[in-house]
Amino acid sequence: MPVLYKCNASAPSRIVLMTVEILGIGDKLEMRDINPMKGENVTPEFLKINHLHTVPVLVDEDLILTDSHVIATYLTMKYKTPKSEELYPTDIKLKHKVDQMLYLESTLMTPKIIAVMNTLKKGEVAPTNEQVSALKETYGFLDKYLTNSPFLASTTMTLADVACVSPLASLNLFVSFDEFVNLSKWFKLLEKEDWFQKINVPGVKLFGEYLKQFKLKRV
Ligand SMILES: N[C@@H](CCC(=O)N[C@@H](CS)C(=O)NCC(=O)O)C(=O)O
Repeated sequence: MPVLYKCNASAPSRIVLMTVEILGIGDKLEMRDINPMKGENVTPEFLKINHLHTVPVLVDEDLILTDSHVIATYLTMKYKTPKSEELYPTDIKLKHKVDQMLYLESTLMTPKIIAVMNTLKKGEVAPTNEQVSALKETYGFLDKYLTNSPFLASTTMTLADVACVSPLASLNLFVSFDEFVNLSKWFKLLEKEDWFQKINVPGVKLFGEYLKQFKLKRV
C-alpha cells in the first residue's frame, strides 16, 4: 500500500489530503504523520526517504514523490475515480491550464507562507511591508483569473482550485484577502465543500494554534 507522509497543518500536505478526500481513496493509502514543527522531518530515517526534508511525500513501491502537486496529479491519474477527469482533465488544453495554476501555486503561494514564517521566527510580529505587497499582488492575480470564470482553470472545479485554496487559507491568517471580491466569492464556494470542512478547516486551525507563540498581528 502506498504511504503518504503528511502534516495536517501544512498547506502542501492539505493539497494532497483534500485531493485524496475528493477522490475517495483514503482507504488506498497508509497515512503517516511527520511534523516539521517538531523536527520530525530531519530525522535520519525521514531524510533517507526525502533529503529535501519536506512533507508531503508519497512512497509507492520504488517511486518516491516529494512535491504536493505531483503527488496530487499522480493519485488522480493512478486511481481513476468518477472525479478524476473533472479534477485533472485529459484534454490537453484544459490539463495545461490546470498545470499552469499548480505551478503558480508552487512559485507564488506556498513560498510566501515560508517567507512570512521566517520573518516571524526572527522575532517580528507581522509580515514585512514588502511581503504584504507581494501577497496582495498574488491575491490580485488570482482574483483576475476569477473575473469571468467561477473556477481558476475551468468552468468546473479542478486540482487548480484545490491547490490554491489550501495555501490561501493559511496566508489569510497573515494578510486578509477580503477586499478581493472574486477571490472571496470563490473561497466561500469552496469552503462549503465537505472535503474543505474535513481537511482544510482543522488543518488551518492547527496552523493558527502554532502561530500563537509569535503573537502575530494580522494585516
Ligand atoms: N514544493 C513542495 C513544498 C513542501 C514544503 O515546503 N513543505 C513544508 C511544510 S509547509 C516543509 O515540509 N518544510 C520543512 C522544511 O523545509 O524543512 C510541495 O508542494 O510539496
